[in-house]
Amino acid sequence: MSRQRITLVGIGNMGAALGHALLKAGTPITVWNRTTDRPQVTGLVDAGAGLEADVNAALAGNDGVVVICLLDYDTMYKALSASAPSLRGKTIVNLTTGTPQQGRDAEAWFKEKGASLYFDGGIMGTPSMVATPHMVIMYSGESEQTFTDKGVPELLGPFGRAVYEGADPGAASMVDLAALSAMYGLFSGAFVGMALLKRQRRAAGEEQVVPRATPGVNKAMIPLVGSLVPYLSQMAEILDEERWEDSLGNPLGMQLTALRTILRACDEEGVDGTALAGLAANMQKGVEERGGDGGIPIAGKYLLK
Ligand SMILES: NC(=O)c1ccc[n+]([C@@H]2O[C@H](COP(=O)([O-])OP(=O)(O)OC[C@H]3O[C@@H](n4cnc5c(N)ncnc54)[C@H](OP(=O)(O)O)[C@@H]3O)[C@@H](O)[C@H]2O)c1
Ligand SMILES: *[C@@H]1O[C@H](CO)[C@@H](O)[C@H](O)[C@H]1NC(C)=O
Ligand SMILES: CC(=O)N[C@H]1CO[C@H](CO)[C@@H](O)[C@@H]1O
Repeated sequence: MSRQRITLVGIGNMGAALGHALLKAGTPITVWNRTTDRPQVTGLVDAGAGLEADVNAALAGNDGVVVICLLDYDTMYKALSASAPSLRGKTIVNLTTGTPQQGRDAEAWFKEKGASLYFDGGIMGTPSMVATPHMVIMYSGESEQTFTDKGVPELLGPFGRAVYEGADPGAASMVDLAALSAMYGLFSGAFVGMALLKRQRRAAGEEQVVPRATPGVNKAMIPLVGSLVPYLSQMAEILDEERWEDSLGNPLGMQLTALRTILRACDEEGVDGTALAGLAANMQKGVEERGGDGGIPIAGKYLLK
């Protein structure tokens, strides 16, 4: 099973890392390149990958499994829409980051071209994490039974731990994007905080600011945020169970006052705090609906349109 040849389409930073992981595990691979002189491509060929210039030949040159990791599809769609006998009977594993709906559409497209199975995946990490114990790849589509019976977890195990998320081809993408959304939310609040730190003054009454955020980030931001991350799980449970009265010891009204103080400080110090304004508005809705004694998770319920 592990000797089965896999076709890998898309040799960017991520595709190259995936390719090396397979070769190291003893899995023969065929790669297709739009650009040949990329060091990622030559590096893989030097490590033993077969190279195909024609996308149809590349898609045909495997024992049934095609792994796709591209940023953009124009070239591939054009090459494939002419004729796609090379896709007949194949198992497609698409690891490109996209929306859940794009994943569902891609499934329909590949099935129409004759592919027999379509799995959509989400890579939960960076290229340097591939093939390390930290790497998790979410998969979705078809059924868990088919996923296991086809040997996908073992075949693609060299990438990292394979987790099956659900039968909807969009399921893996949904989990991936949700995690990334939390990450970007953290960054957006952190940048507001860093801007405030850049407004610190050397002394009261002095206009001169200390334009360095790093010390405050290390001293205050990281310890606070680090200790709060595990609470996300409890907040999710409160959202799921609609236990709006549960404040986790920090009532909504108090937190809204704190957030308004941050926004006021932003105004006073010349910092753009709009990244936090949407959250304040939803917390306000929660206070209007149920008073200030409950918990902050109610702010999350107003996001469901
Ligand atoms: N990097 C990460 O940390 C990370 C983490 C999780 C998921 N991902 C996902 O992995 C996927 C690939 O990311 P990457 O970091 O490997 O990007 P990348 O290094 O920029 O590589 C992109 C690949 O797509 C190819 N490509 C782009 N447009 C194309 C087109 N029109 N026709 C054919 N090939 C085309 C490029 O080929 P050329 O060499 O010919 O330009 C290259 O092989 C993305 O969906 C990304 O979201 C990345
Ligand atoms: C692969 O999945 C992404 C995201 O779901 C989608 O945008 C893309 O069209 C799919 N690729 C192909 C070749 O269908
Ligand atoms: C599509 C494309 O650019 N294919 C190239 C892949 O690499 C081989 C070998 O260098 C070239 O001959 C192809 O033209």
